[in-house]
Amino acid sequence: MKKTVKSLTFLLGMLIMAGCNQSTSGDKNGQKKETQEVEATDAQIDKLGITSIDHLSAASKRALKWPTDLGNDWFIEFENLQPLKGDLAYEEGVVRRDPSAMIKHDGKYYVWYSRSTGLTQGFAGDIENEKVFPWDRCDIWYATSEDGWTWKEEGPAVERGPKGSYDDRSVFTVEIMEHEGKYYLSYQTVKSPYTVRVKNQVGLAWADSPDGPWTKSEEPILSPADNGIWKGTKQNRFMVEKKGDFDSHKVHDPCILPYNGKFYLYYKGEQMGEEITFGGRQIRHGVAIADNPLGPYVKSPYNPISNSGHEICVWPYNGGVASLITTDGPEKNTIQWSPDGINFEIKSVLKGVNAHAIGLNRTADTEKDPTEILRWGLTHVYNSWHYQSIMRFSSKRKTVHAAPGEDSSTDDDE
Ligand code: AAL
Repeated sequence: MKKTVKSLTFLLGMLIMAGCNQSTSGDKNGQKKETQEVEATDAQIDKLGITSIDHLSAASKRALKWPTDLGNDWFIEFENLQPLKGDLAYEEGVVRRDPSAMIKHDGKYYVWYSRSTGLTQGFAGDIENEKVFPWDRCDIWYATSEDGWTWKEEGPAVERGPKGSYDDRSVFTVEIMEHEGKYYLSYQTVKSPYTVRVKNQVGLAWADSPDGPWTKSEEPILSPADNGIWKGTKQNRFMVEKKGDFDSHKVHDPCILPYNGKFYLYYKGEQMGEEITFGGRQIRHGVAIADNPLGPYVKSPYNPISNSGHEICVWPYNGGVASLITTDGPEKNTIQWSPDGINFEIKSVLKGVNAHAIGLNRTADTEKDPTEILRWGLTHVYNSWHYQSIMRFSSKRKTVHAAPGEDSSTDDDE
C-alpha cells in the first residue's frame, strides 16, 4: 500500500528538497514554509526502518527517493594490491604508470603504459629543461605476459613527436581499443613548454598488430573547450575571468569503446579555475562520439556526463555502459550504469576503491556479472612522488556481512 505523508518544514537557508508535489509559501516571520507530500510503501518504510512517517528526517526523505529495485549486484570490495614480477616490478629511477586495459593476442596479455625516467622537479625551476610531473617527458611503452603476473617489457610503442609538434613534450595515459583486427591507442599529449596553464589534448595511433608499427594522427583527435578566459598572464591555473566548460583546460584519460555501431571516446575534463567543492576536486567526465575509429570525435551536448570521478574506467554491460567513479567529487567510489552510454545512475556505493588509473581486463566476460571485469586487472601505486609502478588489483562481490560461524542463509528451513 502507498502512503502519502504531509509534513510541514520550516526552512532557513538552503534546502534539499525531497518528495514531490511541493508548494512553498512565506509565513509572517519571513521564514519559508514548505508543505510536501512524500510517497512511501509499507515495505519501503519497513526496509528503511523509519520510526514515524509523520516525522521524516532529511536523511529519510533522501532514502525514500532511492530506487527500490537496487540489490547488491554491483556492490564489491577491493582487495590488497599485489606487485607484478619480471620487468614491471618496481624499479627505482623509472616511472611506469597509468596502465591501459589488457587485451590478449597469440596467448599473451598486452598492456601499454606511460614510461619516463628521472626525478620530478616541479614548476618552480627551469620548466624548459626539467620534468614538471612524473608523467612529463613520457613515451608510451608496452609489455606482454602469459599469466598477468610476470611481464616482459617489449619497448616503446608511441614516442613523443618532433620539436614543435602537438605531442613534443609528453605522450602518456594511454588506452587500447581492438576493433575488427585493428588496434588503436588513444593517449594524452602535451606540447612544450609544460606550464601550469598548458592545454592538454588527446592523440591517436593505430596499427594492424599490437606490436606495431603505429601510425600517429597528425593532429589531436580531441582538445579542450575554448570558452574559458584566464585572468592575467601569471602562470596560475586558478585565476580566471570565466571558467568555461568542464573540459576547458584539459582533456585526459581517453578511452574509446565501440558502442551501438559508433565509437564512444570517454574522457576526463579539467576546467580552468578548478575548485575544491564539498566533494573534493571539481572533476567530471565527458564523451565524444565518432562514426569511425579515427574520428572525427564530436563532443556530446549532454556533457558533462558525470559530476565526479577521475581516471576513466568504463565497460559494456547489458546493452549499456558501466563506469567506476573514483577519487574526486561527491559521487566518488560509486559504480554507475547508463542504458545509453550517456545517462549514468548510481548502482552501488563502495567503501573505497583500492585501485586507481585502472587498466581493465578486456578479456573478461562482461555479461557474466555486472562487475566481472573488476575481478582483477592492473593499477599503479606511488612508490614515491618521483616513481610509480604498475600493480595488480582484485575485487570480490560482497553479499553478506556475517561473523565467522554465523548462519548467514536467508531461507527458513526449520
Ligand atoms: C592521472 C590522470 C592523467 C593526469 C595524470 C596522468 O591521474 O588523470 O594522467 O594527467 O594523473
